[in-house]
Amino acid sequence: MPSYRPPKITSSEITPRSIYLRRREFMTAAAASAGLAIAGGKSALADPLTATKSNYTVDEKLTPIKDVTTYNNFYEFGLDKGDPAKLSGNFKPRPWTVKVDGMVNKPGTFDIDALIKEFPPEERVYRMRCVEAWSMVIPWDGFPLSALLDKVEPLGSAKFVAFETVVRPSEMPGQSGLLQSLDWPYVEGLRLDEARNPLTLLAVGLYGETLPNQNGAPIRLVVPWKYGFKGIKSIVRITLTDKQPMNTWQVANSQEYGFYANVNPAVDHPRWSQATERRIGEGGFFSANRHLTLPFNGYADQVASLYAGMDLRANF
Ligand SMILES: Nc1nc2c(c(=O)[nH]1)N[C@H]1C(S)=C(S)[C@@H](COP(=O)(O)O)O[C@H]1N2
Ligand SMILES: [Mo]
Repeated sequence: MPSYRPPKITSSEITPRSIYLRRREFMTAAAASAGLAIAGGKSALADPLTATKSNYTVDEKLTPIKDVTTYNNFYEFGLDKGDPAKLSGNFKPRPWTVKVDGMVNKPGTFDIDALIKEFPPEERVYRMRCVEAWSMVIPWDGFPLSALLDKVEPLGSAKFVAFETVVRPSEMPGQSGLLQSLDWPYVEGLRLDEARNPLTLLAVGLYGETLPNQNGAPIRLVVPWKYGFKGIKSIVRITLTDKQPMNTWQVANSQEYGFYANVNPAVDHPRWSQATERRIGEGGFFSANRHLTLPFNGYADQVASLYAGMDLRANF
């Protein structure tokens, strides 16, 4: 009899979702039966999420999960891209509630797992572009922000949505001591129509797994036509308001970072070009390997109309 070799499982970038979910179940079961401790707080082995496939999916090679979970900006855990994966092990993303208040009819404080039950996650593969000129393609699991906004019923006078990250210096080493960098809490804002755009996602998972700490557990914003810094992580509060909110990077340096932060290859950052990007996981820092950055990160058909008549150089 010919000897049978099971096919090698190659990197997740070419693995369809159904396979990586099964592989995850296998790995979890294998770890359990081998008596291996599944490291507490290490969300790399979190429960699989049951998410349905969505139409909001770009057909591009996925960034390997290893890169998605080890190359992060999350200053609450330090300034280096490797810090969040290394230093977020003590962060406790559950139990967790999100307070939604301000100019709404029905303010409330919502348990994250109750929200996930009410709004079952969809899988959406989004192209992501950081202001630092690198990019990834990430399969997020989440629900539209508009679903939560509908629940609280914004008043007609509400024009903006403000967001806040948790402040927890005992679990977030970047919020105190030597690593302390920005003013906390990290804050963000969107115009209400941007917040209600169907692309705007509250992500609770990625690659079919509960969101890892370093990616913004347990719930973070994903706005794929804007630079990555708009994707505020570990959200504890969402406030409807009639005043344009500041965001953390604008507070830190308003010459370099604005409110809109729409991906725009025609408007350079004061210190570097935004015309091209380096796709993380593909290697190659050199120009031949760079991708062209697209207006609104390739989502112009869905969102350009939001900015009709606006000067996008002045409103950067
Ligand atoms: N609370 C918080 N949210 C944050 C940041 C941060 O430092 N703190 N960094 C932002 C930046 S600059 C980027 S590029 C994205 C990165 O998200 P990812 O690590 O999931 O790819 O998170 C954004 N959200
Ligand atoms: Mo970023």
